[in-house]
Amino acid sequence: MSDVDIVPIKAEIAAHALISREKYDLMAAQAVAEPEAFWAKEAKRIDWIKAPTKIKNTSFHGDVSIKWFEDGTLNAAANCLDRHLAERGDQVAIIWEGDDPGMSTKVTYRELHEKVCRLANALTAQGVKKGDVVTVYLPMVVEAAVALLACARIGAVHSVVFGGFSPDSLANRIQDCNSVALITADEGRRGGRKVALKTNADEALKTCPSVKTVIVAQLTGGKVDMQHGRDVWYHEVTEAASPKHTPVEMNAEDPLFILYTSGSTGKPKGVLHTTGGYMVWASFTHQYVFDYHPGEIYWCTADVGWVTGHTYIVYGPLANGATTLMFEGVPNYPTTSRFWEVVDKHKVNIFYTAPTAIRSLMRDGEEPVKKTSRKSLRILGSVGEPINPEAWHWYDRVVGEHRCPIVDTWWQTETGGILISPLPGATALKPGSATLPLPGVRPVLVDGEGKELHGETEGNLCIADSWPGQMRTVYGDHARFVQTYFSTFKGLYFTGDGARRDADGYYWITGRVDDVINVSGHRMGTAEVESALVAHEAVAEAAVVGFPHDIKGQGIYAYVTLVADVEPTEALRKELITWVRKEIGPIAAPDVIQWAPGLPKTRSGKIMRRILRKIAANETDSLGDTSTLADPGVVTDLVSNRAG
Ligand code: 6R9
Repeated sequence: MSDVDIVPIKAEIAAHALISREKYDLMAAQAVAEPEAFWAKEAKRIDWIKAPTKIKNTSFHGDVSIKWFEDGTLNAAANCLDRHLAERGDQVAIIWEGDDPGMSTKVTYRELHEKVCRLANALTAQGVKKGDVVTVYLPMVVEAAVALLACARIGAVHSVVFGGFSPDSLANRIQDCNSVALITADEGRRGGRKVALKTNADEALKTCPSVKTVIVAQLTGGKVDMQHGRDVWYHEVTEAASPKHTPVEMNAEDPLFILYTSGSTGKPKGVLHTTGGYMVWASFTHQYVFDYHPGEIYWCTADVGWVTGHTYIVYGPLANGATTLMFEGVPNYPTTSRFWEVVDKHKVNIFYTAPTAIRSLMRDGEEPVKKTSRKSLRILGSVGEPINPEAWHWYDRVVGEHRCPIVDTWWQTETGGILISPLPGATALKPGSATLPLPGVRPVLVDGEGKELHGETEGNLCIADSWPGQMRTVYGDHARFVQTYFSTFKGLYFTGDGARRDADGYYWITGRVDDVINVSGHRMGTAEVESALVAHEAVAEAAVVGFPHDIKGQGIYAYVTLVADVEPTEALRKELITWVRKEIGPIAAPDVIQWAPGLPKTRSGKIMRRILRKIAANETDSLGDTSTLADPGVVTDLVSNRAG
């Protein structure tokens, strides 16, 4: 990767772009020098019921307290709906494209408003109140966006659980936040197959007494069990409800949603976002990073079960009055031209996807892309993991035909929205680099001791000061919030990522420096996979690491020590993979299982993952110092019996 590989700003884009390099420089300087004035002005992009007078009140020290716009009041759903009705009530808000290419629908702002009001009233009728948590376990259907906005409208806190998670994972995420209601569907559709959501939900709810109401959307008509007194049909309760609803006035710092994400230790954390700062950040970043102009068709291919779906399918685009496309399917069904056929069908202007999707489509060559027009495309985006330069160039040349800038957007569930990214009219691109921080974002690189590194350097990526979209706490466990993000390097938010900064001040994210694996852009904690494995009766001990994977970015490599007298067989290997799929979900299934009679441990019993990562990556000639191991012989065995 050489720094001379620079792709200049495209003149046609710059001519109409919202932000030029000069404007970016001015904004970035002001946001740091006078954050109060800068964010007071940007806050005006949101309709407040009571405008905030206190703008920023944040500290990364001690108990860590983050408040933005704290005396303002608003409603997030009203910002996504009501305020657009006068000007664009008949404009399409959501284009829904089904898994089956024959199925699509369009929902205008007025229709979406009505759907949300009906569900808001139905939730209220079911006894759901402001401050209650509602879990959403839905596929990529319009009802998912409606569910989020209906919760926001009544002041309930939504917690979306990705439809690919197992009953156990769903149950854990319900129990942690004691949600009172669940919104789900009979079945989901993906890649021509059906996903048994209600059956999974029933299984999960056996251990979730807090859930009093289950609202079930009928999507496939598949047979499901409805439990009397608990389960109601979505279509019945919304048809019975009034289409009018007054949004509940929320404080800027009232919770908007919880989203569970994997960390390096323990169970997934409930990342908590609040209302005012998140909405400002979602709107600000969506408008500027995608250079969104009114009337454009915008498509983010993420699932609403991840943060990207929250901020860049629902809240950001709808706050900005955009037309947002929701896609139920997968990139390779029915064929690998699907993405580009959808682009042509709906004349998509802005397309935002993940490197893993690009890499998997690259395998099928250029033909499935080239047979489509794609001439509506103007801007391409990437998110979820570092994009390797080969994939970047393919995306640029084959998909964008060198016309479309690629915004490589770096951010996290915790950050609420994009923090480091090019702006189409302002930033010359370097393939593989997320380039520069957005205005108001202050990245710093520090060494292992927390000493700030200046100039061209590489280190741990931290952020020095708060931005409005930042998470506020770990739901129900503020101590864990402080411990996870603010204790490694005092006074700084630690991202868990490593990064390099080049001579132009551009950031190159190098990947996680903690025990988190990024599989196809999805975060997986090694500890979670390990605890699923050891829960199997045949497993005594397990250690899980990531390894380089051509398509997924990283794959999951598990070292498994069996209990005495259990024979390592091919059947058992398959059984363990199936077991993890069932315990957590398909995304957690190990790609490789290596039988390990012993694991490399220090004398104090700590597993030396550094060595396990090297073996998994087949870099066995650079294992480094093994002299602190309790039994160095273990390593010799693991190297000679390397799997895969
Ligand atoms: C939005 C999202 C966050 C982790 C993050 C980093 C990786 C995301 C990236 C990227 C390099 C990018 N990541 N975007 N790495 N370049 N453009 O993905 O949130 O699921 O919480 O994952 O993903 O490692 O720390 P989340």
